[in-house]
Amino acid sequence: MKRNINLTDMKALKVELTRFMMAYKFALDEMNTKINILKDEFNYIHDYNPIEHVKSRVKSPESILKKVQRKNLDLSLSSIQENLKDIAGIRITCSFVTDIYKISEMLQTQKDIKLLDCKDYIQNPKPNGYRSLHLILEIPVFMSDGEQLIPVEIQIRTIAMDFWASLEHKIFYKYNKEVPQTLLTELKEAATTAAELDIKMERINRDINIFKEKDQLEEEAMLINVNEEHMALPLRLLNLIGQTKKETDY
Ligand code: 0O2
Repeated sequence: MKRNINLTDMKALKVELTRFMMAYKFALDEMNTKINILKDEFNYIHDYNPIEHVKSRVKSPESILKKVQRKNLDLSLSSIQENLKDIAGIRITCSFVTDIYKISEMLQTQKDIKLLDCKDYIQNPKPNGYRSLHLILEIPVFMSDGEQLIPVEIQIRTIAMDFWASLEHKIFYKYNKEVPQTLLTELKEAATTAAELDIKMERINRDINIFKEKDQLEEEAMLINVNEEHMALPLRLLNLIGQTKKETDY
């Protein structure tokens, strides 16, 4: 016989659910702080920012319920905690594919973070063409009743991968019928084009960096450091000294 939940039970359940969800929100806050530190450090020290944007979300109770039903799981908090590792999720969009692995490595090597799972859909794209690096990282959250280890799903991808995934999601959103094979083939081709674009942009970036380094070396050659002060050497003076040196050398 079905029993309606009374108001007191309802209140207690609400408190329990709120505490449950808050732990995931705090885990996201902790992880976002780590990502922001990496971003700032890159900017200050390497004068380059590999992170284009970061988006995070706690899965809504509605989406959690749908996933529990889809996966035929027990509808208890302990079962949800055990089986759903993407309640807290962060998506990091980077400039280049190499940045993805750099960021992944930097997060994984932090000593309070533990890698629970890694799915590399860049090395092994999904059959539809989807590419991204998925990590499940566990992070400690300190609450009034002690420490909890909370999993956070981190999806790291380039702008091109994100462009494809966002549009693919939009195109198929709420379309539950079978998609014609021709369209699926075209979509996969689009994913290949996006992957080629990633390779091309990264190669152009590498080549430009070689020019930039050469420019910088030339600029530094035009400066002398006197008493901790950089002084410019006029090209005319350098030419004159070079000329005189040549004449006296012979
Ligand atoms: P949302 O709202 O984005 O969070 P599981 O997570 O166990 O259900 P699976 O396949 O093992 O399933 O997880 P996986 O492969 O790590 O992918 C989970 C998430 O990756 C998805 O979240 C999407 O965000 C993204 N994703 C995976 N495959 C595709 C794809 O083909 N296209 C697009 N656009 N995104 C994809 P959710 O759970 O779907 O929802």
